[in-house]
This record gives sequence, structure tokens and C-alpha cells, in this order.
Amino acid sequence: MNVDFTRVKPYGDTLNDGMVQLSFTLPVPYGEEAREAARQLAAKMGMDEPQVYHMKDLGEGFSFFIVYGKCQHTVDYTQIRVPKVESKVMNFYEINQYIREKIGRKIVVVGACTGTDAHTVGIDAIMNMKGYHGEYGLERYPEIDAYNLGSQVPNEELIKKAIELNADVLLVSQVVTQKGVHVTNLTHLVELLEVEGLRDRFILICGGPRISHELALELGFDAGFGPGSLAPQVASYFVQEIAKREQKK
Ligand code: B12
Repeated sequence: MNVDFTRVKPYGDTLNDGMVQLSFTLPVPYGEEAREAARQLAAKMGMDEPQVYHMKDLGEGFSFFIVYGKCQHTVDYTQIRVPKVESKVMNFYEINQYIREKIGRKIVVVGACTGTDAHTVGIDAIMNMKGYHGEYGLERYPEIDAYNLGSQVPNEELIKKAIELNADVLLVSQVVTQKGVHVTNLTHLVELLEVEGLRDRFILICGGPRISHELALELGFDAGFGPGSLAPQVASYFVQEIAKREQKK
């Protein structure tokens, strides 16, 4: 198979046919006019031969569509550079061994889902004793003291706990992103830490379904982890970062 990585296009039945499927909702009543509106919109988005394969009446003047069509555009994959966490990923046993050998003390991690966000499943997946997706959470690591403060934790409370517990690492989960609330909330935390002269005291990590490492760096965090993240990836990063920082002291 000869793929031209400078001009990558979606694939459906045959290479480079451009086939994509798109779903969206329009605030228009269900009917043939709605179907045509969805078709025209998909064409304006750059789809050739758009066809509405599925349409559903959502009630109260809203309609849902799945449109199938050919994408006309390509991307140059060879030019793509994405900031990402570069540390070597170790497993549960290697991480604990690494802490014993390179750091020589227990690592204190304090995590929370902050602000008004009540979604605990993400932070639990990283911290919970029983773990997630076949990987133990941080509470299970003998060389880590992990404190999960739960959800709806105010930034001020997180900082207070972090000082009290002498934390090395802060883990902040943000799942709700409506109206950019995650950006506001994460920025507020960084500002509070900076004002109190505490920013460099902690390794600051955020995570959530719409968090990227790039966004995290932009907001003043040390690292960010997105969908599908697992405890060993996160722990591998922070133990190596702690060892690096302690070497410099
Ligand atoms: C379960 C759920 C709820 C439950 C939460 C229960 C609980 N105890 O957590 C309940 C019913 C309470 C709920 C409420 C609401 N929800 Co809700 N909820 C969901 C749902 C279905 C699943 C979320 C989930 O558990 N994912 C599984 C975990 C494992 O995935 P994850 O969070 O992405 O976590 C992974 C990574 O992101 C990362 N990660 C996450 N956090 C962190 C932190 C760190 C430090 C690191 C390293 C990594 C990391 O690692 C995790 C493991 O891989 C999603 C839709 C969906 N399918 O995603 C909506 C969803 C998140 N909810 C949504 C909304 C809008 C709400 C409400 C506002 C609804 C309402 N109007 O009341 C309320 C909000 C209440 C509040 N104050 O926050 C929206 C958010 C939209 C947006 N973009 O902001 C979603 C996307 C649904 C939707 N499509 O509209 N919800």
C-alpha cells in the first residue's frame, strides 16, 4: 500500500476515496427541508456528494443527522508536530522500583476534580486502588501516598490540602468544558499558586477528555493528559520529573 504522507485523506472503501461520516443537530423541524439543509451545510463544509443517511426528529423543532460524503481536503502528515509528554512509560513495578532507587522516599500525590465539576470517574480511574482498564490506580502503589479529594473541590481547598500534606504532585481533573469553564478554573488555580509563591513547589498536572498536553502547557501546567490516560503513564511522567528536579538541587 503506497500512502502519500504529504497528502493524507480519509479512507472508506478504497484508499484516498475521502469518505467521512459526520453527525450533527440543526435547530429546524424534522422534514425534507431539514434534510436538504443538512446536505447543503455538509457541502459547505467541504464534502463532495453529501448524502443524509440517517435523520431523526428530536422534537421541539430540532433534527439530528448523519451525513456520509467525500472529504475534498488533505493534510501534510510529515509536517505535524504535537507537544506531548515525552517521558518513558514504565509499569507498576518499574515505577515503584524507580522511586525507591532514584528518589528514595514516598511521593505524595493530591488529586481532585475541581470547581463545580462533579465528574469523579476520570480522577478515580487514575487514583483509585482498584484501577482502570487493567492498571492499578496510584492508591495501590506502595511508594506513593495518594489522596483523592473527590469532586467539586475549590482551588483554594486543593492548595490548602496540598500544603498540609506536603504534596509533590497535584492532579486536577476537568471534565465539563461548557463555556470554557475548564480553562477559567485551571487558570485560576495557576494564578492562586503564583500569587502565593507556590507554583514551583508542586508538579502540576491536569487531565480530562478535552485536555491536551499542549493546552496544559499553555495554561501554565507541567503536563496534561487526555482521554484514555492510565495511571502508569501519569506516574511515569511525574517520578521522572521529580528525579530530574531533585538532581538539579
Ligand atoms: C457519568 C457522567 C456524569 C455523571 C458523573 C458521575 C460521577 N460520579 O462522575 C453525572 C450524572 C453526575 C453527570 C452530571 C453532569 N454532566 Co456528565 N457525563 C457523564 C458521562 C456520561 C461519562 C463521564 C465519564 O465518567 N467518563 C469516563 C472517564 C473514565 O473518562 P474521563 O473523564 O475522560 O477520564 C479519563 C481521561 O480524560 C483522563 N483524566 C480525567 N481526569 C483526569 C485528571 C488527571 C490529573 C489525569 C492525569 C487524567 C485525567 O483519564 C481518565 C481515564 O482515562 C459523560 C459523557 C461521556 N460519554 O463522556 C457526560 C458529560 C461529561 N457530562 C456532561 C454534562 C453537561 C453534565 C451536566 C452539566 C449535566 C447537567 N446539565 O446537569 C452535569 C454536571 C454536573 C457537575 N456539576 O459537574 C457533558 C459535558 C459537556 C461539556 N463539554 O462540558 C458530557 C460530555 C455529556 C454530553 N455529551 O453532554 N455526568
